[in-house]
Amino acid sequence: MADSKLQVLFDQVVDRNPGEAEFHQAVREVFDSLAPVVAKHPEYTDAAVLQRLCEPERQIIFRVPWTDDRGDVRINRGFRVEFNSALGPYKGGLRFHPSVYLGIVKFLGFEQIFKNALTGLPIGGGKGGSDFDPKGRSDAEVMRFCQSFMTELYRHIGEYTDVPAGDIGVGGREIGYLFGQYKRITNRYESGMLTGKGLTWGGSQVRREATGYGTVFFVEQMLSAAGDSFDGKRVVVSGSGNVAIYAMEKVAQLGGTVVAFSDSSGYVVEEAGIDLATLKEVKEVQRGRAADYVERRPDAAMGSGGSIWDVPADIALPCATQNELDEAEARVLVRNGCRIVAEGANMPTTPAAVRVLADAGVLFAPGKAANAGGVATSALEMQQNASRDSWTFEYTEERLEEIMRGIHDRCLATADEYGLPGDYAAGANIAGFTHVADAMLALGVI
Ligand code: NDP
Ligand code: 2IT
Repeated sequence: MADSKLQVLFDQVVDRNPGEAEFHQAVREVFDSLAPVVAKHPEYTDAAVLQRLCEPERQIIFRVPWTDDRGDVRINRGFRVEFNSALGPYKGGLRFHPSVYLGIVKFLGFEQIFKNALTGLPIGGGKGGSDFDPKGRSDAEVMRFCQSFMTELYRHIGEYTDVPAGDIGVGGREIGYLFGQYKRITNRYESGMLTGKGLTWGGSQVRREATGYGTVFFVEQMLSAAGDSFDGKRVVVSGSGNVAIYAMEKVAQLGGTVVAFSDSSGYVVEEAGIDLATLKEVKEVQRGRAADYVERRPDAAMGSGGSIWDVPADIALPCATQNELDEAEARVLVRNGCRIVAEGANMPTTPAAVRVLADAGVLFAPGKAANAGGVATSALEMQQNASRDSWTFEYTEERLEEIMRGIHDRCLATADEYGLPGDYAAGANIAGFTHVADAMLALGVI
């Protein structure tokens, strides 16, 4: 790290949070952008804003016992890290994946603070989840797990306190079971305590599509700033979950062609364009694997060897998980002529890969800006719940597009202000940080 004071603070974070590599990585990425900010604003240092930002306001870890379909008792670990509430109630998703541990939840919660600040909406940062693996579990097992998870979590959350939503492994089905259990325990139809709800029970139009659509709206702005458009572009999208599917849908609507997607079993290439109706059927209805898509599409094939980043593309959208695009893969993207990488997922590009892209002049949109459309639309869902209203698809999508345009312009303007034109990552980190830091100063030492 170039700045020695920031290096000392970063070392303290590592010492205080041993073994949490992803959290360290997320903190470093933000600190790497902040040297000119702390130089210009000594008041942040005087009030220990950075140290306070890196220490979650509250961390909850709990046992989640449940019974599987054979009658065997299973134990998982549940987490909710309430990171920062300077701007509003803690807000962020829940992730159910076997890799979840405190370091993952803290990296996601830390990122969420700045992302949520960038939206300009009144939401603080938090994240939660469990090492539960929903893959291969029956609906009844998932329901019992969600009910047990909420039986502990309910006492910590609420419309004005902490508002969870989905993330990896948590979609409409899980949100339904979680909402149902909260309603049952509290005897309150408190719609605004959870977002990503179904359209007939308090959910918002466009929330399901929002993260993927928002990422593509952000890229559309990047293209437009460079005098270009999606028309005729080849696009590669990793993952095939909520974010990936709706990113692919919006790319197709804007005239691009998505030629590859993936899941944890491998990647699929279809030169004429991935067929979304088939992919949705395989992923959203059957909960199937990449090979099930290939089986139904004669012109599609599983990629052999390497990774999805070997597929030549003008635009790459990593939409699966953290650290899924490394230095060597970034070099391949560059060699194949890729011009834009935008993160639909959280922290999918390793720091070394980000450097490769920057050195090659590839435009890079960090997740905390590019994928903020999901949480922004969650905040729109909260607005609708608070006013007992529900908006049309068209109106909500317009709001999302306007929010993404605002974030794009704020990133660029902030990068310009600090003499780093075109550096979206620095712009996002600095704009998100100053927004939350100013609120923290106003609220005193708490
Ligand atoms: P989903 O569970 O719907 O989909 C995740 C996709 O990524 C699946 O295709 C999955 O494959 C793949 N994947 C997950 N983990 C791994 C892994 N360890 N290795 C390889 N592939 C993996 O999740 P989302 O689409 O909701 O989330 C994707 C990313 O977007 C995450 O980083 C999340 O934090 C981020 N995000 C999500 C938002 C949302 O609103 N949902 C908002 C902003 C960011 P498989 O099924 O084989 O596991
Ligand atoms: O990473 C994210 O921004 C999300 N998973 C969505 C959070 C939310 O509260 O909608």
